[in-house]
Amino acid sequence: MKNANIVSILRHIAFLLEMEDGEDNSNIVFKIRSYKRASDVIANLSSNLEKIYKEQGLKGLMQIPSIGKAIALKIEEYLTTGKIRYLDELKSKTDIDIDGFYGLEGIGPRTIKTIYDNLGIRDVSGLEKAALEGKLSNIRGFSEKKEEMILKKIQLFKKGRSRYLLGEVYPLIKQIETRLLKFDEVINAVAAGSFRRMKETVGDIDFVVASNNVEKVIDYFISMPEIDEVLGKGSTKTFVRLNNGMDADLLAVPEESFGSALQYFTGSKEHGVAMRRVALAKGFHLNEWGIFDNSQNKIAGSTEEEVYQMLDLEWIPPEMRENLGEIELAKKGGKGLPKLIEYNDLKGDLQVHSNSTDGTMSIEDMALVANEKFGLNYIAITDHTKSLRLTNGLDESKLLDQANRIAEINDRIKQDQSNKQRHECKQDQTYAVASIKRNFRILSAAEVNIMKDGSLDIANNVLDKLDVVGAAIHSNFSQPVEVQTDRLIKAAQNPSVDIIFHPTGRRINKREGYPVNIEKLIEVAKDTSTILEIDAHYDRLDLKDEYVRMAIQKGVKLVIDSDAHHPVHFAFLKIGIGQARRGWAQKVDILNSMPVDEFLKCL
Ligand code: DGT
Ligand code: CA
Ligand code: CA
Ligand code: ZN
Repeated sequence: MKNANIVSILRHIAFLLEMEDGEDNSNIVFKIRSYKRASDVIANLSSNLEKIYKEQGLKGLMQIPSIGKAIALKIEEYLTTGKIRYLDELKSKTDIDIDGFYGLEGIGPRTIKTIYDNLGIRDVSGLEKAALEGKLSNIRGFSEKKEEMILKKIQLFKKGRSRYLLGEVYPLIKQIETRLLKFDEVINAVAAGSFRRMKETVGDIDFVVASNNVEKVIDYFISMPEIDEVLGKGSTKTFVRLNNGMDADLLAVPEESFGSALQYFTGSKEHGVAMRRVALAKGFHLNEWGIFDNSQNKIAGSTEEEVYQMLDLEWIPPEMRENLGEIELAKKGGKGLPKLIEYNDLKGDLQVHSNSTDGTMSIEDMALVANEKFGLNYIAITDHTKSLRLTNGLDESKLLDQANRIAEINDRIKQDQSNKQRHECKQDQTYAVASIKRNFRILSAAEVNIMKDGSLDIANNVLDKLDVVGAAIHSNFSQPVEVQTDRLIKAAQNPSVDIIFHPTGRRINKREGYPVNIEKLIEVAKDTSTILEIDAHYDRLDLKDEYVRMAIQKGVKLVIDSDAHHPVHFAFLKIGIGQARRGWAQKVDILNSMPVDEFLKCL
């Protein structure tokens, strides 16, 4: 039995419950949330639920985080009978093709229900047709804009369905890679393809392994708990489906061909094609088994460095391998490649949320995790501001109070070191503060909301009392490009604003973001010394790679922020650095690679 089936069943239940939930019933809201949370946890689980159940029974299921008794019982029912009566019951109450709508991000169950109630539409293609024919806008409460939005979402859904967000699959893939590396028969193993290039979405994953016993490696691989189904198996290659539904290729080669195989399977295809052309021009032949000379002698292939060197090229970082001019730069005697920012180069994080608004943890706890687990030296607490009512945004006086509180915490961080032991048993905020290193600093800040007309919802004299100010658009997405760009420009020109957060507002595979004239924004950012953000949250990655490149070519400075609403979100920074590297960013381009004092001087 596959985890993926159970994930999908739990999500269906949540979806159906949401559809039913006409009035605001907090009991159902709670129930929906638990189903969603459980399905997310299972989707990222490294072990097979059926195996857990066989070995440890119901108790084993309940030990998995976010799985309580009610859900564990449903999983048990599914594992033993192959179905869940509760789901069938919910399904029997509706005529709507739930399976088809499932996963269509941005069009909620309630909207679908309303459309069904009014027009009798029960599937996605019916919905698309009705939207194209302009029928949706006749429904009460549905504008033409909403209709257009629905159509766009359907089209995005159809396009993006088969690609996974890098940050979503990153932990799972690293886990498989690590396990492969630990296997005795494995000499080397790397997760290659678009994953290694840190592309924002990944189609499938390509593992390259060096081994003297290829058969054993393949057998080991297909026995892993993350593997759901073996789709194909040859003598050097195998092709499987993972628990999360994603496909994975594994190629096992002898050590002497590892470098060339890795080079080949890292791609991109365009980079690979261009590399082969370079080889041919030198009278060589390059393929996944190595570089061969005229008489078919193998002259390179055991390492990637060797492959590039034999072609008189510098080794090119995977994130740059898109055939966008990198090979030209890498040629010996040429201009040389940029020295990309490294994965451990960030010293601070300038967009962090606390439980003062929609974050989940206190300022102290966020600071402790940032410092202890992620090695950062500073964070800016950028809670939302008052016009974002959904998040309980802070008004002027609350913002100033919070800034004072941050100053106090900073003082305590400096003093409290000697008290660490004393607080050890108290897992509270005194302990948190006492455990933070003395040189750590929390910056007072805000994520100020940019209003429809480009003004800010907090007065400048208040903003000027904060260490850092980021501004962002959170509403009125569907205005023409000139209006939207002007809003951003006005914010950038505001002397109190240091950073524009997630400049284009996109959510990958979910929404395209508001229209922005990015060239113009970059120009204004340059003129006003406004910093642009790479929001590292894996579904934003905003700025995206090509805009990163555009910005740094114009000399605009950037920061890479996690946008953490929970301490584990600091892990997103790595994905953001990957995006920056795809945009050819160097350390000097990324201001939060600087120590805090130097950073503050740049503002
Ligand atoms: P994806 O999976 O769609 O996110 O993108 P990739 O880049 O991982 O592409 P994939 O999985 O189809 O193939 C992995 C790598 O193998 C690709 O980056 C380059 C290499 N490759 C695949 N097909 C070809 C081909 O037809 N010609 C060349 N030169 N290389 C190829
Ligand atoms: Ca791939
Ligand atoms: Ca592949
Ligand atoms: Zn937030």
